[in-house]
Amino acid sequence: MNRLSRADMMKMFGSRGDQMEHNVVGGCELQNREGVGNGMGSGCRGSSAEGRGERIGSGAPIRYSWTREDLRAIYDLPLPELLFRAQTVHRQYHDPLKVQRSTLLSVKTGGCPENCGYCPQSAHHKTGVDRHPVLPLEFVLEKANEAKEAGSTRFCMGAAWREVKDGPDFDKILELVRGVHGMGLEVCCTLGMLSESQAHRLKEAGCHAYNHNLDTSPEYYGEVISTRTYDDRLRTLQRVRDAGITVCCGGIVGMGETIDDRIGLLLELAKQNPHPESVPLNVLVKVEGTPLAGSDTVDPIEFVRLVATARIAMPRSMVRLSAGRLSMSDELHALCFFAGANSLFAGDKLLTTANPGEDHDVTLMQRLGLSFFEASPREEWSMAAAVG
Ligand code: SAM
Ligand code: DTB
Ligand code: SF4
Repeated sequence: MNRLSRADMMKMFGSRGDQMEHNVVGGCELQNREGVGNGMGSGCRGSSAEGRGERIGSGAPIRYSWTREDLRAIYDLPLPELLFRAQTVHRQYHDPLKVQRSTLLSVKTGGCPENCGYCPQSAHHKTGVDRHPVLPLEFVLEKANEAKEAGSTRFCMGAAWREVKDGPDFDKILELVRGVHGMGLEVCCTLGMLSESQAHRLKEAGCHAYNHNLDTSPEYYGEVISTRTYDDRLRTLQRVRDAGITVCCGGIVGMGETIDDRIGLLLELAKQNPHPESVPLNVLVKVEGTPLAGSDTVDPIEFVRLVATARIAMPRSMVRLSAGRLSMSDELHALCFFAGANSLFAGDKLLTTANPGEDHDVTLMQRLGLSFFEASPREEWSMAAAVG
């Protein structure tokens, strides 16, 4: 791989090698000029005494004009340089010692008419996933309560639909959203394509976030799914945004795509204004019976590079370690957190596949000296702002 040398970087980003055109990775400098930081990127609210009470959220300006070349140059930096820059940006916008947890529940499973090559729930693939219709309210509320008790601040309900259809099923979903919202959890839904009015009705019911992934680059998309287009995805994302629901949008690696496709995905995300509030990064869970089950395994270092590049390109977003954590070592998790990941899916199940589970994650946090958010990050920030 043709990585840039430090000399190349200095040519591209300026003589000090740490100032890009839009000062995206020159945060320490900016903090010093503003008299906030100490030159070590500590303008965040960490757990140290001097860190406590400082405001998170000031730092390098947010940029939407990224080019493929910019992102590739960042991605290809020598790893220590890339990690340093990602951590610097991370500290300007987030508490580097805290990780947010979301819990997933598949509220309608299997039999999906879409042919997504990775998905165990597609009716086009024979995977042995047990199908069920929309789950009853009491059951979902019980699961949401368990998730809350276990420390999750967000509850994400997924349905194996191509699109939402108005009628009894959507009415049931609205009831679920109202119920979970009423429990004080942030509600996220992922239900497939939405119309404008459905997005508004979800918002009214208390839906805080909508997950709708672009999955990969526009160029590679057709290799993975042929029953819908990239533009279909973008249209739903716009409707979500217009309805005032926050956007959770990311993708999957390990589907046979090139590094340039991964950069292409990040570019599509980072061009959005505003950036998606959450960026889930999934490593393909290879499910027997899906067309992509035989894909090559992702190089862990390449995954760390992706996380770091996402952090630098979208400084404010929550970058979420999503599917595929069972195949990641603790050391890889640690590197991902250092690279700017600050959220994960908790519990022993994703939608239909397995996940590391609470005990593992709690032990991991202890070993790394990290802790979980107890309220949603947005609530903790506003509490800190009120105190500070
Ligand atoms: N049907 C809705 C949709 O496609 O938006 C919601 C559910 S769908 C399962 C949510 C996301 O899960 C997909 O967009 C995809 O990124 C991710 N996903 C599904 N199967 C996966 C797998 N085997 N490995 C990794 N991610 C997967
Ligand atoms: C996302 O990006 N990943 C989550 C969530 N959003 C909905 C789903 C992962 C699903 C993995 C396969 C499964 O468990 O069915
Ligand atoms: Fe259906 Fe979503 Fe799975 Fe695609 S990813 S097959 S749309 S459930």
